Order: sequence, then C-alpha cells, then structure tokens
Amino acid sequence: MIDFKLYLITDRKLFAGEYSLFTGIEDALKAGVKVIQLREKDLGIRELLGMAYKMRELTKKHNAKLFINDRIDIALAVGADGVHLGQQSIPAHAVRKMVKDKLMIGVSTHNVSEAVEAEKGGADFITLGPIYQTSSKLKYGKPIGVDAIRKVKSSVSIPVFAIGGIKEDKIKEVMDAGAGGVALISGILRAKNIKEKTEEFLRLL
Ligand code: 3NM
Repeated sequence: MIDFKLYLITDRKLFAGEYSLFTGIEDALKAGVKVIQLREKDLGIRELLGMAYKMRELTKKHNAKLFINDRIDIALAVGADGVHLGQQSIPAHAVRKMVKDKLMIGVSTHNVSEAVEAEKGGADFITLGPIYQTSSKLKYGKPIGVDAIRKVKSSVSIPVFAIGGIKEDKIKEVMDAGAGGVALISGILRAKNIKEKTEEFLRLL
C-alpha cells in the first residue's frame, strides 16, 4: 500500500553548505518525509551497499520507507522496502517474479505505454515525467506537461507520482491533474533549510 505523497530522491552531489547526504536526508526525515529513494547511480557496488545500509538505519529510525534505485540485490541485502526501476532496468514483471512480495516496486515512466507495462508487470506505483523543465534537462528529455498525468491516470489504476521540476508552486496543478503525489530531488535538496522546505511540501500535499 502506498501511504506517502512525497517521494524524496537522493543526489549526494546537490548538498551544499552545512549539509551532507546523511545530515540533509535526516533533516527531511525529521520534517516528516516517509520515503527515501537512494539514487546514486555513479557509485561502485560496494560503496553503494555501504551507503544503503546506513540509509536503511536512518530511515528505520524515523519510521520511513527506503527504496533503492535499480539494484534489486542491494535492496534485498539491506532489507529495503522497495526497488525503483528505470526503463533500462530489469522490467517489473521479472523483478516481481524474483522478489514476490518482499519488495515494493516503483517504475519510472514517461508515457502511457510505459505506464501500462509497469502496472501489468506488478509495479506498486510509477513516476511520470519530466512534467516540467528539470535542472538536468538533457538527461530526462523534453517536459511532457501536466496533461500527460491526466492521460496516464485514465490508463492505469496504480498511483502516479509527478516528477521533474517539481517545486512548491506546482503541487496544486499536478495533484488536480490526478497525481497521487510528487517525486523530487532539487526542490528539497537544494534548499538552504531542508527541514523547513520539506515541511512546506508536506503541508501543501
Ligand atoms: N527522473 P528534480 S526527472 C530522477 O522524468 C528524475 O523520469 C525523471 O529532479 C523522469 O526534482 C528526474 O530536481 C529528476 O527536477 C528530478
């Protein structure tokens, strides 16, 4: 069951000033965020595993869920709650077969057909994006706009999390379009005060 609306994704390179990955994420957890996706795609497997163990400890302490990007093996090893799959990952149906109900599955999608395939494969929820221009525009392609949320919502019944360029002033628009929540990185991680910024997002949601 998806009991969160704010899906916070990590990028350790964004932390500035007094924050590091763990202090920044802990502030977001203190503010009440209930799920973290560890997404540090450039790390070697052993370093990532070490980080995942620490993140598991931290999320447990704050009663929050942990998702691991792409790596089912790491998710299982550290006892994460779920895995988050991209379009280049092993597809959801194959992961579901492997892990049964041991892990929740989130899938990154960008259009109706990817969304439908994810749901059929046993995904518990999807992210859909990039809805707006993101800071790393080249990586994620052209924005697909809020109407894409309406289209996807009419084709799947699992929750759809809007992703890509989500800031506070976009929340109403994406939720009105039928999003089940929002997924984001920089909107929170780049904040001077991560705790206050997270609280603001949670209030708006
Ligand atoms: N996936 P920010 S957009 C990780 O469209 C990611 O699938 C996207 O970062 C997709 O909140 C994106 O800083 C980046 O825009 C989200």
